[in-house]
Amino acid sequence: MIRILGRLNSVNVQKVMWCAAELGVEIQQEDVGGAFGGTDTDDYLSKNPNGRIPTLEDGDFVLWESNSIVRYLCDKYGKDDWLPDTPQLRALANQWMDWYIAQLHPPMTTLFWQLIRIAPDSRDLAALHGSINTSEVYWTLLDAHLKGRTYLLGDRISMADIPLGCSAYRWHSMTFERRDLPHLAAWYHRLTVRPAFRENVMLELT
Ligand SMILES: N[C@@H](CCC(=O)N[C@@H](CS)C(=O)NCC(=O)O)C(=O)O
Repeated sequence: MIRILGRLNSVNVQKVMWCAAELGVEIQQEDVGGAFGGTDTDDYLSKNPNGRIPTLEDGDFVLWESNSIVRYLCDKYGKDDWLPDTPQLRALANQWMDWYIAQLHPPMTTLFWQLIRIAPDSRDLAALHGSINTSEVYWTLLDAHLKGRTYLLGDRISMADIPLGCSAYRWHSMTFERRDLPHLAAWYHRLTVRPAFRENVMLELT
């Protein structure tokens, strides 16, 4: 049995849940973190010393860092092209996954907190507008990459689409003025027709 420890409104947990659903891997999910607490216990910290979510348990094997968990699931349980089968395509998938974590995730986290988690009268407008502008620079870069492509790596969906797909749901679902990015929107809409994406990512933003 595979267990995933982490609350479902976390974008990092959603990556893992969506990935597992696409691969047909049965997961036992437990609410940990945020209002549920449980990340500061000795038991939890012995599995994940960061005290963050998600944490995966596959039998005796324990793993943290959501992108690493996605790579592990695709490697162990993936079929088709979820884990691309050439070194070059695998490297490109890793490139987009790392780029998301390093470049896009920080401003998207600020944007999400400012619009969803912080009460309107306590918002930091400079941080809010800065995070929109920075995020938009990166979404524009991705829009250019997606021109003429169905998915991040070409015709077939892969693990590269998972972290960015989860973040794209937030980008398109929050209410603010954003530039029209047609290739990004077309890719995002292709994801929204996937049952596994709808069930695990397209959740109420809280
Ligand atoms: N780089 C880590 C980040 C983990 C992380 O910061 N998770 C957040 C939720 S998205 C968290 O643990 N927040 C504290 C909590 O939920 O208690 C990953 O991708 O797994």
